[in-house]
Amino acid sequence: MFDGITRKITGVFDKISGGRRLSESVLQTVLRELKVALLESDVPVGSVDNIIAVIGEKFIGEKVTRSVSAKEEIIKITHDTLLNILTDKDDKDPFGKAPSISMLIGLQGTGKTTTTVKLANLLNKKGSKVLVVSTDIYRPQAKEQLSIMSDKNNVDSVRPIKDEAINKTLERALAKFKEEKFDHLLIDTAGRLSLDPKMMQELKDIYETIKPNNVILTLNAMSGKKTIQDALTFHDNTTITHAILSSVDADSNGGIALALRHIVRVPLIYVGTGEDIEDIDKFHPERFVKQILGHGDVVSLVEKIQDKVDIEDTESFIKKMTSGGEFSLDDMLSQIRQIKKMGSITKIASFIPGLSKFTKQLEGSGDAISKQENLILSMTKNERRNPQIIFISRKERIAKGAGRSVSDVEQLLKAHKNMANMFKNMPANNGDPSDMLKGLQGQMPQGIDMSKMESMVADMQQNPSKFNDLMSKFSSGKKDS
Ligand SMILES: Nc1nc2c(ncn2[C@@H]2O[C@H](COP(=O)(O)OP(=O)(O)OP(=O)(O)O)[C@@H](O)[C@H]2O)c(=O)[nH]1
Ligand SMILES: [Mg+2]
Repeated sequence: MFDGITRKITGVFDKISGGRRLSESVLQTVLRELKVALLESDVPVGSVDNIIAVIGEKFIGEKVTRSVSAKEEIIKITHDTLLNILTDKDDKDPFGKAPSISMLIGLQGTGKTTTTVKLANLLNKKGSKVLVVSTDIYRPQAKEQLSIMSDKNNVDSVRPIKDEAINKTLERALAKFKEEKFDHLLIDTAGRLSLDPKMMQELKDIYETIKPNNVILTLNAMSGKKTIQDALTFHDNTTITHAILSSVDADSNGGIALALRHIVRVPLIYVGTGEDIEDIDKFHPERFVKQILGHGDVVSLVEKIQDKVDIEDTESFIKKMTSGGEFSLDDMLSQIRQIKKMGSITKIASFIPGLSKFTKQLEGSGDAISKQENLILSMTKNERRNPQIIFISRKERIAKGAGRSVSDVEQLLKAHKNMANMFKNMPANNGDPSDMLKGLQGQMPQGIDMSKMESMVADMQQNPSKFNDLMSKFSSGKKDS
């Protein structure tokens, strides 16, 4: 996510050499390129000028005391400047206190309905009791869209009644909310193609009737600079308290995240990362800034993995592998399933800017994984434990059962053998890490920088404990909130 802005900004700093000094002309070039990168990422010009001026002044001011390289210094200054824009100590979690009532507003198709259900599902999972209601009386089936999506995801919703006036729907919603002691009420409102006075009046009326705690504006990251102007108009008419940016999964520029805070002065609280119910992430300013400066949104990735991976399973697997256990086809199957649970491989890769460049190559890996799963599933228990007994007639049967060819079975067995070798050669089993790397060959998607892997392995050769530390950290890592 936020690939556009990440690609543009990281590129600017890549060009600076590692020396302590930055000549005036190089500094001006860097600032100019940073300016272009921000403008191309949909940050409005006023905001960009201000950001560039602050960075330039700070850099020149801190010149005398510089103890790190000029490149590190300017990245740090940019980091602090952007983070300062994005954070405010007075920001409040809209769902920090119960009961709460929130209205979701925004232009047509910005993701209000989808986001309403995604949010309700997220809050439900954290143990809150959430009710949703639609007041969209304009688009046919709009109210049904919300209730169908809610039912599908076990979210409580106010039943739609055809042609009911908005006021009546709100009355029913409030009564249910109070009687059944819900924690949060989310009101999905109607969108419009453009900002017309009638729409604004309707939102004001709902606001006056309900007096919500939060007015959450949903914006689409793909709409470009115009989004900020729309947000300002909404803000002038109904006081927005928070914003949610949907569709950051598409190759959106993401500069809007910065501009929202800088110009509209509302905090961005969540981002929509896809069409599925789970595709919503808390917006963390610190991680966003680290990512766009080229550090990768690793923390988000790790959280996503920890959320999905069965920690106990992983722990016992690691224990088996680090105590010389044989890597069976059953182990391979459960690893495949863990990967599948984490979501598509391309989605995982999209969290890592360096990897997101290779999503095309990675797309094929998802299919390959499902193919491997089907092949293992068409083997007998005995075959999974003892792959050496799989001769040609068994290969034919397995291939047929999975609707694949014999050469697919052979490829799977080869991949399994490579992986088994890799585990056998782990430092924890007194193996040689460079043999371990050989086990990975052919498993890695094309385009992954093998020389980086090699230097990591060389490092582990010097310090075998590093690998074990990494594995045990990963397996014991619990979510911090
Ligand atoms: N890729 C992607 N698609 C999204 C995201 N959020 C919503 N969508 C899709 O965008 C489309 C519009 O979403 P809705 O939730 O219906 O938008 P809305 O604001 O309620 O639309 P109106 O009620 O017509 O104003 C749907 O097809 C959603 O699946 C997101 O974060 N990423
Ligand atoms: Mg809608």
